[in-house]
Amino acid sequence: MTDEPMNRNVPTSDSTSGMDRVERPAQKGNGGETHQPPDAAGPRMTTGHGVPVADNQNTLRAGERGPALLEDFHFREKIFHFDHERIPERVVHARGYGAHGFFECYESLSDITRADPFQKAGQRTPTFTRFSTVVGNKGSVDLARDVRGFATKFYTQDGNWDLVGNNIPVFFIQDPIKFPDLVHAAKQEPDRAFPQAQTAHDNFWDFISLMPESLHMIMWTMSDRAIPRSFRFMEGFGVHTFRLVNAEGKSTFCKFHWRPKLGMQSVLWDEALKINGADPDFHRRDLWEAIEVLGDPPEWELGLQLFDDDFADRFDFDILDSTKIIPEEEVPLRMVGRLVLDRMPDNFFNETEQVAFCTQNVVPGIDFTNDPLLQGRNFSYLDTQLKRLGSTNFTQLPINAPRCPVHNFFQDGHMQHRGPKGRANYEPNSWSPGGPRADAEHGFRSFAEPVQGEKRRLRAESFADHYSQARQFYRSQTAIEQRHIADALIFELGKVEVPAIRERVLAHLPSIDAGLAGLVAEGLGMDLPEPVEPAVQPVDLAVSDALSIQKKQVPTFRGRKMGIVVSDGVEDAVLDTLMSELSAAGAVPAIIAPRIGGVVTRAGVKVPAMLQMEAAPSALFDAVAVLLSAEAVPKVAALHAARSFAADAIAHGKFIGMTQAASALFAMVGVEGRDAGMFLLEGAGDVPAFVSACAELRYWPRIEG
Ligand code: HDD
Repeated sequence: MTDEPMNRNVPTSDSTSGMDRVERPAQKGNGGETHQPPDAAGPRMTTGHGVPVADNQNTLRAGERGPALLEDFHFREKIFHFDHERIPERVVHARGYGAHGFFECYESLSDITRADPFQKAGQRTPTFTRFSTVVGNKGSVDLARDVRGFATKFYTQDGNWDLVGNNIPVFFIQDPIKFPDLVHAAKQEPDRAFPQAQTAHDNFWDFISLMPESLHMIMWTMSDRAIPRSFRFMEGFGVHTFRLVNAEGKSTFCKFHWRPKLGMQSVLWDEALKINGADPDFHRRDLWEAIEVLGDPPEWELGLQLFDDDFADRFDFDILDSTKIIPEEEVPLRMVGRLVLDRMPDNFFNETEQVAFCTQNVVPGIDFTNDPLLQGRNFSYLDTQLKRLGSTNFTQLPINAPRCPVHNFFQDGHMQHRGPKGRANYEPNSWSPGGPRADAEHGFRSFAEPVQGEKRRLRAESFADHYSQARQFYRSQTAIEQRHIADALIFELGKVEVPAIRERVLAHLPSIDAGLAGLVAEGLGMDLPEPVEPAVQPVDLAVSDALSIQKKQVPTFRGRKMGIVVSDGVEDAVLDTLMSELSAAGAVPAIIAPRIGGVVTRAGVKVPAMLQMEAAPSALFDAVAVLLSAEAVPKVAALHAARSFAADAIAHGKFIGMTQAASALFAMVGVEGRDAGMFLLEGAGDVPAFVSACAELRYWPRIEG
């Protein structure tokens, strides 16, 4: 990796200068010639040891048709390197996508913490963020129903701080000793090696049915939070309670929240299923396009929930319990800065795959609490990086290396290239120079929390209420969101083969909400079993609007995508106005045509297509426009893809702009007339109202009554 960001596919000036630049002559016609594009000049190819390569297309052979020679060191080294290209994928969060950016602090928080990123208004700290799904393997689909990882590495002047969070503020388990069981249960079943990237199977629900502490998290994973529209539209959470510590050693409890500037948005389950087929890289592509193609870097604000021991003592739940939130209504968020993701990695493997997050990476001014899950994670992440990256020196890879001076007496080990210089490699020593020394003043000091107790394996009584916040979450949702939770449970449990497992899950639901239990039982066609007797009776907590996606929706179409189906004869004024209105709204058009070559407008202008009809189901877009001319309708409507496009746009509650002629296409899928989510676009003047309506994102009355 170079320090300078490189323009993709454009050689650096260095690599194209002088001796390095070679013209490749086409090889003689012996059957092994290559057809290099005319501008294929580039830097000279070498072996890993720097030896110039003369032929990269033919192995060394004895005679034209003779056997290969072992002496061909270029061939052997090339294959050897290729054979070792894979490293173990992450045991969880294997599928991910990342971007570089920066965190900008709004105001000094030096009264609360001495952590470097929070010292000065306007101060910028470089970052790298990786988003991920949890359950699926590296090659799985983006729109699995799953938790999303949201991990950010801050390259501070006092070392790296990793905030390794999720898009859900609670977790399944209270004790880290259960993590391997949770993950085993969620991933493919071991005998059959399926299902991939989904929790809709017996093992997962068997485990959950026996683990009531997971039920709050289950409400979140069955909600629309688990099928986000893209990374750009998700919240993020540090989950645990941390400590912020100021220069005087005073500690304040803190929970970290990321808030997307564009608001939250999710897809429907039916859309998720279709997107996974049509574009398994939907979330990756979205982030790539936002940064690389549109130059519209996504942003999040960092909000802190700050509280003291008094609040911790009087709060209804234990602040060390990761299965609980602190409602924003009780401790409001203080917005302290913004995260901007503005640069994609130069190389996915080097950066996104090799980035090694560790919850143990904190900097002076940030400290842990006794949350047992956090304490367990602090062991697991360091250990897993050794397994994945193969050396304790993984901190020297450019993506993991701190951007501040590093001095210590660590030495040797695989791939070391930073061992101490000189004679001193231990401490104390009497050499001069004698190497680095600890700094009691500025160095990391743990908060001096008094600790005592019996050495035992037990769960605190204060962790015992597993249902009240699950109920609070469910009751804080809109009716539509509640219906989606019920539908998700029906879908997932519908895939569970063993009736006793379904029954055991059902038996927990009345303690969350009787209505939910009834809906799920009815959807499954099962009787409600005898409810489980909770260890602690749930209480009714105040509804929290901050828990609902819909109640917090930001009314904007900015950063969203409209699929525009065009045909020959499309009206220029309508298409041009639509394009300019979308651009003014900060939204993105995708022109879809029956053939990728494009169409010719009424005025005779050739419009190239961005997508061909068959590759562009309407599930891929936030809203659609169907601008068919009367002459083109019969031909386009004959395409199955066009009819599915229309039918799904209706079924998914999309805002639809359409020509009068396009009514014939909708009529073919059983839709006569137009509801209030469908806009007639016959002239330029019809366009603005349609584009502003799209800020509502979905026309719910059509699909939810
Ligand atoms: Fe974890 C990866 C988030 C509990 C053990 N975890 C991992 C990643 C995220 C989280 C975002 C991917 C980081 C990346 O992009 O590389 N994990 C969480 C959250 C948790 C949580 C928010 C609960 C609050 N995790 C958790 C526990 C354990 C682990 C309780 C073990 C005791 N997690 C790991 C790991 C991983 C990991 C095995 C696998 C790959 C990696 O670390 O780098 O160490």
